[in-house]
Amino acid sequence: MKRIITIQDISCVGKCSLTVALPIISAAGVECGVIPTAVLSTHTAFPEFTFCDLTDEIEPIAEKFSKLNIDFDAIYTGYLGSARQLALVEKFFDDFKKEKTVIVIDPVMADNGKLYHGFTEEFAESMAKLCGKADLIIPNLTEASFMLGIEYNPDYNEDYVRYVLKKLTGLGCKRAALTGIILKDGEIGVYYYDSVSDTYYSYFNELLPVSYHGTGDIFASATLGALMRGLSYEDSLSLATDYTLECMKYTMRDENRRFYGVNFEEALPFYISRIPKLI
Ligand code: PXL
Repeated sequence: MKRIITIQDISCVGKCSLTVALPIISAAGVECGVIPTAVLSTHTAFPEFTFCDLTDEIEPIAEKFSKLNIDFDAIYTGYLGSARQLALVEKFFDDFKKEKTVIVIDPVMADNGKLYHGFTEEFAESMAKLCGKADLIIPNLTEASFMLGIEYNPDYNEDYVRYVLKKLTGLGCKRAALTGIILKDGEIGVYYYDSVSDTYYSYFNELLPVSYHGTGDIFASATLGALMRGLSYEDSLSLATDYTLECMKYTMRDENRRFYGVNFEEALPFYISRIPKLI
């Protein structure tokens, strides 16, 4: 069985980061270790929240892992909150990256042209540097723009998407996938560039007239789970696209839905059905 480690916060309520990554990656049949970087009462889109910083725990945890020879098939980072955390994560990559280890970074920090609460342009620059170490990064177009220091352009076309993807892999990462890409009416999906093979891939599905918080975390976790179970990068991204759509459809149908997260749990059987069987 594959073992991965994911480094991101735990928000007690408001389905995102670790409360999404753990169940989805486990459902894929992959052991999911965690390094919680902070504990929040809810994610930061709520009007008020507590924040307990756990940055000081990262190094001692990593040292114990090293001492006990614990290793990982993948290291997956999501929401990270400070330049110091980025530096510690970079060291973690250097210490734990083996030939088999896949590094996946979801540079969570922005959407719809705006940085999330608490993030700065300097943070985006540091995140861009960290992304240089990844096998795959999964930003949306806003995050990509902040990391590249270019203006967010919501009126993009396919050439522009390809240009941004090449610039992203220019940061040093092998592969980049842009999420939330819309090139045709009624369709949304992912556009991917593999700089190793110099190939592009895109996959689209239905665009719903809603948007929910936490879908980026669901997408990245579902991609990683699939990848660890032997699907190609392309097939993993396509499955993550389909699964995220299913999650949103379940949420839309739920008359008791909350504003703070999608019903990803109800769509897990769909996700699992697309994961290759072990035997
Ligand atoms: O969904 C990304 C995310 C993760 N963790 C925290 C957040 C957010 C987005 O706002 O606030 C704490």
